[in-house]
Amino acid sequence: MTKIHSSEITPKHVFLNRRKFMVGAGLTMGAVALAACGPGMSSSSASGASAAPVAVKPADIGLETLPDALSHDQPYASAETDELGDTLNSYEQITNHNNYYEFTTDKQEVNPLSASFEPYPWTVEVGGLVNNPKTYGLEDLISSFTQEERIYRLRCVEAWSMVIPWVGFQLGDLLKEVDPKSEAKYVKFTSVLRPEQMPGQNARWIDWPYVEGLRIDEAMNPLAIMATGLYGELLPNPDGAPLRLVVPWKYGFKSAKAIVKIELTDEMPVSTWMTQAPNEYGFYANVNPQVDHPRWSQATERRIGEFGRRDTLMFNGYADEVASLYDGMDLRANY
Ligand SMILES: Nc1nc2c(c(=O)[nH]1)N[C@H]1C(S)=C(S)[C@@H](COP(=O)(O)O)O[C@H]1N2
Ligand SMILES: [Mo]
Repeated sequence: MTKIHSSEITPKHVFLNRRKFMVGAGLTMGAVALAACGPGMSSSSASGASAAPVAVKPADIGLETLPDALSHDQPYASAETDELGDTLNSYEQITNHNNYYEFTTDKQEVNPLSASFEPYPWTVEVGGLVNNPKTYGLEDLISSFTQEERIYRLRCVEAWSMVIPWVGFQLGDLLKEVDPKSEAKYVKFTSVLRPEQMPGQNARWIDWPYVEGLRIDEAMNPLAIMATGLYGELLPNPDGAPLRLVVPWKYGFKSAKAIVKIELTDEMPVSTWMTQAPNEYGFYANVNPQVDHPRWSQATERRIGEFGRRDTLMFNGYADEVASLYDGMDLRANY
């Protein structure tokens, strides 16, 4: 018997109404918490209330239970630091300092502007040069592939960084299942186009939807994941709910949010930022302290929450895992 997927059978308005109800409930609680913050209470607790995660029940995404890695109802991480001893950024920092131009270019405004975005139900079309093209519901991806925590540094090309406890699955596991044809050399990722829910998409200075790409061997590297959550919960809207790419050795813009399509191709995809500023952003975009951006140095970075700057690490500190992907390549020419 074939399994029926909730993303196929649940009428959209049911999901939307349920979600609206939850968002409404969340807002009320937030308002109560804020009202309780009289004079003398710290502003950080007030803004913490606005960052409170919206509790999503497994049923809302069509599952009876969520895998352990995603089932926490309070922000949860298995460690306080990454493997280098760097402290994790807080849930509040990670969800209130965002680049997500579909909403706005103002990092602090992504959170409020994305609050009414509807990430469920969600499907991703995986096709192109593959033997088994398939459209996956989010619930398929969460239940079929191993969901695990990955604590990664995220280094934005703008020279700020964070340490984020993602939850997700290996992109390579998904690619193996669709079975790329031998001609497939690249993977193209397309983010959602939904101007009615994403006010920044009404500004036409970017040719929406957002597009990114990887070489197939980069996509198969075990560090490359599709994130479905962070801090032990389903992915919050400002970070690209319900599904985003995370490629920790590359500048943050490669890690495209709200992915709806993954295509295997024989030609190098032209990414949004390659079109937007070809002399500034190349296809590879590997974190490299020796190759400056035309308008600023990439030698150092500011960790969100820290004063002063710290040195930027080659491949963002993941050289042991990924440097061999680029053996013999001129990383200055292939920026
Ligand atoms: N679709 C989409 N994906 C995107 C972006 C975007 O504007 N749209 N911004 C990128 C940039 S520049 C960075 S630094 C990271 C930021 O991820 P975060 O907000 O979860 O920290 O998302 C990347 N993915
Ligand atoms: Mo970025």
